[in-house]
Amino acid sequence: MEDKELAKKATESEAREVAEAAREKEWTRPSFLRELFMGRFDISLIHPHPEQDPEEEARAREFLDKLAEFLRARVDSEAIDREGRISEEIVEELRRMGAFGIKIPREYGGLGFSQLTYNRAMALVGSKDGSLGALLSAHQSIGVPQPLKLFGTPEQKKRYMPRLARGAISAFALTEVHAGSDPANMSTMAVPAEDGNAFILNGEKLWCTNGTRAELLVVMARTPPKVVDGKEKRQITAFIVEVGWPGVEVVRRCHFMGLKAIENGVIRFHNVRVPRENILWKEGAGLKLALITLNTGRLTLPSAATGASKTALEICRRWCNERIQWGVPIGKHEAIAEKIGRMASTIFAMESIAELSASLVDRGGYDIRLEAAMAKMFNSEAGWKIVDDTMQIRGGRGYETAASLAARGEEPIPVERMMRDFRINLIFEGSSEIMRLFLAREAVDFHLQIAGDLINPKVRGKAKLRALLKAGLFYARWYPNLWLGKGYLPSFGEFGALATHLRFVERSCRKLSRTLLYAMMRHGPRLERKQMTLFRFVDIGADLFAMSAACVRAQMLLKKGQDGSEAVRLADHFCRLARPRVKTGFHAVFHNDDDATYKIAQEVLAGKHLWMEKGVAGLHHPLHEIVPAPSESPEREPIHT
Ligand code: MYA
Repeated sequence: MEDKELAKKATESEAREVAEAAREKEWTRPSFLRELFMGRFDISLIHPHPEQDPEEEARAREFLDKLAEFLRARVDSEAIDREGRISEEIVEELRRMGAFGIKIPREYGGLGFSQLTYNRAMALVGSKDGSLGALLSAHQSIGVPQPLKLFGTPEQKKRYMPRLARGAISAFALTEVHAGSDPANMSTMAVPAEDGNAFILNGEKLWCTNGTRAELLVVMARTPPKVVDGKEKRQITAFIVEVGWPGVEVVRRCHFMGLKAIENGVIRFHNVRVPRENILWKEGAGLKLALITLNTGRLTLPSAATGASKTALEICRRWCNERIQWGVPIGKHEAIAEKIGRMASTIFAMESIAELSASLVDRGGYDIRLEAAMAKMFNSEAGWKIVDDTMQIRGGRGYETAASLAARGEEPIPVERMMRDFRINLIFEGSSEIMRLFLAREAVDFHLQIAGDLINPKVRGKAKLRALLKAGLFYARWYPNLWLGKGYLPSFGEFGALATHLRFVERSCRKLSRTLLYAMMRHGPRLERKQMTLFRFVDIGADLFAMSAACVRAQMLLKKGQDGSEAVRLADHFCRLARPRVKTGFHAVFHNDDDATYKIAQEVLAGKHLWMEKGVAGLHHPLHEIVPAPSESPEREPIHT
C-alpha cells in the first residue's frame, strides 16, 4: 500500500476511534436508575412517557398484525418442540415478512423499525414460541445486525446488512467452556497473519445460539496484548466471521431442558483466516462491543417474558372460570384469586418496564445499561413466578404434556412446555446474579468515587486526610438533602390515585441512598463482597423502578383514554404489593443471618456435612455410561465444516 494511502487510512481510523470512544459518553440524559440509587427521584427522565412516532406506529401495526396472524395460523409449537427444529418453510415465511431485519435500516432492505416495535414483535413471538423467539432474537438482538449497526464501517454495512435483512441467520459467539459470566476470561485467539492483512483465528465457542444454523457470526477473540503505560493490557477484538470459510467447524448441537428447537452448539475455529476489514469497531474493543451489544440485546427478553406471561394469564383466566371445585369456579377460592390478582398487576408492571426501557432507547441520548439489566432481571424472575403459579393453578393438567392431554381428549394447553422453555431466561443473556452484581456495582459506584479512599485501608497518612476532607465536604451538602424531599409533601398530584405511590418511591429512593452510605460505613471495602446485602439494595431498586414505570405508563394510558382506568387500578395494585417488599428489604439490610448462611455454605463446600448426603442413591454413575438419547444424538443434525 502507498504511504499516502496508509497515512490517510490511519487518520480516518483515528478519527473514527475518537468518535467511537465518545459514543457511550454522548448521553444527554442520565440514567433514571442511576439517579435513583443516588437518592434522586427524577421523574422527568421518564415522564411524560416517551411516545412513538405516529407514522411508525401505523406502519408497525400492519407488520405486527401480520406477524400475529402468522404465529396463530402457521406456527405449531408442539411440532417444533417435538421435532426439535423450526422448519425451513417457517423460516422462509418469516424472511419474506422481514422478521430477520426488523431494526435493520430501510436503506439496507430492513424494515427500519424502532426498538419499541421490535420489542412488541418479540412479545408476540415470546407469547407463542420460545425457540422461535431465540432464533429471531439471537440473530438481531445480539447477532451481527446489532453490533454492525452500532459499530460497523459504511463498507461493512453495505456488504453485510442487505444479506442479513434478507434473512442470512447470524449468531453471537462469546461464551466458552471457561468463560461464561466472566467473558473476559476467554481463550479463543486471533493473531495477525504474516502478511498483516488478516487475523488467524483459533479456539472454540460454546452454546452459540443459532450457531448450528447461522451463515454469519460475530466472534469475540483475544488478540495480542498491548503495552499501555508500561503495563501489558489484555485485548479482545470482535470479528465478523462467515461460517462458510475454511476452518469454521460446527462441532455439535447442544440440547436442553426446554427450547428444544434452539439451534445452539459448539463452534470450533481452526486457523480461520479473517480479513482485517472484518474487525468490528477496532482492535481491542471487542469486550466493550460485546457488553454494549448485550445492553440493548437484553431488552428483548423482558418483552418476550411479558408475552409468555400474558399467555399464562389467559390460560389461568379460562381455567379458573371453567374448573369447578367445591361447587364454585376455582377462581373464586381466595388461594387461587390471590395468584390471579398478583399475576395481572405484575404483568402490567412487566410490560411497563419493557416498553419504557425500549422507548428510552428510541428517544436516544440515554444511558440504558442499568434499565436493561434491571428489566432483564425483573421480568425474567417475575415471569418465572407467573409460569410457576400457572402450573400450580392447572395442577396435574399443568404437569401433563400437551400431547398427553390431547390423547385423552382434553385441550392441549402446554404449561409443561412453557415451564421448560421459560426457565433459561433467568440464565442466558446475563444471569440474574450477574445482573444484580452489575447493578450493585453501579449503585455503590457513586459513593466509592466520593469516599472510596476513605474506606480503603491502603490509603494512609496525608492521602487519608485529603480523602476525609473531600468526602466530608461532599457529604455535608449531600446528606441533609437525603432527608428532605417532596415525598413528605402533597406532590405528584397529576397522578391522582397513584400519587401516594410516587411519594413512597421518592422517600424510599432517598432512604436507599442513605442506607447504602451506612452499609459502606459499616462494612468498608468488604461491602464489595457482601453480595447478599448488595442484592437487597438492587431488589429495592427493582421494585421502585417497576412502581415508577407502572405509574407513568398508567398515567399515559389514562391520558390517551386507552383502558386508562383499568391500567391505574393495576398499577395501584402492583404498588400496594411492592411497598411491603421494599420495607422488608430495608429491614433486612442490617437484620439478617448472612454471615451464618455464608459460614454454613463454606462448611458444606469443605465437606463438613457429607453425612447429610448419605442415604440417597446420588450421582454415582460414571460419566461415560451416559449415552445420549436417540433424539439428542448429534448424528441427527447435519453438521457442516
Ligand atoms: S450471550 C452471553 C451472555 N453473557 C453475559 O451476559 C456476560 C455477563 N457478564 C457481564 O456482563 C460482564 O462480564 C460484567 C463485567 C458485568 C460481569 N456496558 O471490569 P469490568 C465495561 C458497557 O466491570 P468484569 C447469551 O447468553 C466497564 O466499564 N460497558 O468487567 C445469548 C469496563 O470498561 P473500561 C460495560 O469484572 C443467549 C469493561 O467493560 C458494561 O468482567 C441467547 C470491563 O468491566 C456494560 N453493561 O464484569 C439469546 N459492563 O475498561 C437468545 C462493564 O473501559 C435470546 N462494562 O472501564 C432469547 C430472548 C428471547 C427468548 C424468548 C423466550 C420466551
